[in-house]
Amino acid sequence: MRIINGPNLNMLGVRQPEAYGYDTLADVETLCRAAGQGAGVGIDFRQSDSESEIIGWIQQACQTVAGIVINPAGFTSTSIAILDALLIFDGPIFECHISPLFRRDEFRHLSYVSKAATAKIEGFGIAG
Ligand code: DHK
Repeated sequence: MRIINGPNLNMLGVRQPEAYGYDTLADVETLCRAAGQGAGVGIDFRQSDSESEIIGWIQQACQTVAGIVINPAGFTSTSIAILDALLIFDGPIFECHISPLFRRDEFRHLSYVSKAATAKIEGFGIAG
């Protein structure tokens, strides 16, 4: 399973704790690895602030991984290019957001990624 974290998620723990909590990206990785181990699924955990790098990771996933978990973060509402890359991938795609976007700013409500997602979870903090 390739787990892709988008821009600014490396700043979890210090970044707007009222929205994202005090846990760090390392804590998220620990949870993902434990869940993967429990399910017998290999975990490939990544973060990037670069749209281009994220697109490359999605394209590469087409030949190499069974599924993608993605928190597109700030690219959620802007990146048709990430959506297009996800549309190439034919395995399951899980869109995740730490915060409940539906309760936040109007501009966060639109998700291009949702058009390619198999399932979506938001608002459960890093447990999601
Ligand atoms: C993370 C971000 O960085 C924001 O740009 C999104 C998302 C919300 C989250 O809740 O994980 O709007």
